[in-house]
Amino acid sequence: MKSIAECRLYGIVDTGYVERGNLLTITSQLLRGGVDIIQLRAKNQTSEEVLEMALELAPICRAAGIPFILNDHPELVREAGADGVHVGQDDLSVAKARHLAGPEAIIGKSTHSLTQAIDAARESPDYIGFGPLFATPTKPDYPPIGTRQITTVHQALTLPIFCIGGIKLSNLPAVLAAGARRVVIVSDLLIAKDPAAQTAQCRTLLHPRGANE
Ligand code: TZP
Ligand code: MG
Repeated sequence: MKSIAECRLYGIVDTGYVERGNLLTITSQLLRGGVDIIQLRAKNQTSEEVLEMALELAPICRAAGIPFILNDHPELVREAGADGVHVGQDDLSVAKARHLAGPEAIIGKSTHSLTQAIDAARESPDYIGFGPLFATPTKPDYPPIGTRQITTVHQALTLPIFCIGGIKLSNLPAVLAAGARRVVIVSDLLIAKDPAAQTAQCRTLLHPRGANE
């Protein structure tokens, strides 16, 4: 399986955008386009529903050699065949998530400011999310933090940082120029006319020197 260090393009399959019946298709499209890591984000669904969806998606991610991460639900990671869990600022600690998900699990944590990023790094997650950079309907209640602190956060921390929030193919060059190395893109991939092609174009910008870097 690809290591987090190798991952540049993080796709989230968010049930706010994808109907239940399309989950497998859209996830396959993101994989075909060359996404490096996938998260299932199913807010407002029961644990049973999350497990059922995860059991569908985990095998195709595994077959593609791509880490499959659950948003929340660390206790489901092993049963779902997932590779890790992503926790928010208001969720349980990285240590607790690791304890529940297992010692091999990848643990990611959301951060919404430079201070939170520095604090989160002390908990030793495997990666952090940093944003939202721009206003986004996917996470409407969070004030955007802009791109000015991207360079600083990369100077301050050594762990992988995935910039997130309002990032699209169209603004990805500017986000990269501002110092981002890794990004999460949600709606721009999911609502694209051709999600595989959109993913592939984003991938090319993030892995400019070849398919396997
Ligand atoms: N956390 C910070 S912004 C965000 C999350 C889950 C949503 C990003 O979605 P989009 O559609 O790429 O703006
Ligand atoms: Mg959460």
